[in-house]
Amino acid sequence: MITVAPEVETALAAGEAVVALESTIVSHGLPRPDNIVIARQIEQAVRDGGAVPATIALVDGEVRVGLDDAALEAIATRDDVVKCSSRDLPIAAARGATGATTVAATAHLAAETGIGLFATGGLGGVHREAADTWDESADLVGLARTDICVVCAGVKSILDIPATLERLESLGIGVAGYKTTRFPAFYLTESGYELPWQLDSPEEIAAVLGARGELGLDGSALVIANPLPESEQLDPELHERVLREALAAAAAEGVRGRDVTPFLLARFHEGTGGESLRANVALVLANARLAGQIAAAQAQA
Ligand code: PSU
Ligand code: MN
Repeated sequence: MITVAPEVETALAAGEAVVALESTIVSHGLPRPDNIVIARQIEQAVRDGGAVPATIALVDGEVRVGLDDAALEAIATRDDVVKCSSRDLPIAAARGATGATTVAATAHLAAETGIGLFATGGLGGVHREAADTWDESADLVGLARTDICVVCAGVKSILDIPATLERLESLGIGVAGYKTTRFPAFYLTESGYELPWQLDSPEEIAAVLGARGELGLDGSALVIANPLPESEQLDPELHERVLREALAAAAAEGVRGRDVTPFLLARFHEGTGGESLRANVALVLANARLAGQIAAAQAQA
């Protein structure tokens, strides 16, 4: 049921570097018409890092690992693209739907295909007010049972970051900062929370991935948190103001379930005059490049 693109299949068979990319960020996380341009830039950033990109999505009922340009454009522009977490995939596939895969769904399909690296923007996690709403992203439990290394800029800053860090710990998901011990906050360079580990090079991360296998601890994910440089982050005051407005709007409009995250991200893109989009693009491209470098280091090890 999974169709792997020829370039991706050839690279995997030869033991060469491949990096998986998610598609929900393209369909639901980034505004049109920039999203298709950015999707292509993300793939190029993986190549610049030294690996083959494999964007994952469901196209007319077919799970595809590695998209050609027509498929990438379909995900970016069609109005019938469903946001698919793992639980949605079999239903959407059997019904012949077109769907974008979240972090949880993308990680699962990547691991099924034999891809060990995955780059995204920010992970899903525990939402603010989760104590009342029980809204915790399926990304967390998904990553707890998937052998994958995810490079991201931490978790989205719309979330309850300390609660998410606690859940990552409980679920046995490894977390290390790239060249830092400060946990990043997506649009912001840092969240104010410390990480137990810092890793400083693609080679060092590749060695950790090797050790996971040797120790039989590769049943869950390793998260590499790669912060935006301070010069590229969203202005923290602007961030705070727009976040407060966006959370209030979501509550007032009764936004629920899988619509919460796209709603909040869209409010950011509208409310910051393009600043959050700029930061979002910068961090995703940096993550894609680093993931490419890690995959390349692993292929050479
Ligand atoms: N990171 C981004 N933009 C996004 C997302 C992450 O920079 O759009 C998406 C991912 O697909 C992630 C999803 O898995 O948001 C989380 O949604 P939820 O909170 O509903 O689980
Ligand atoms: Mn949710």
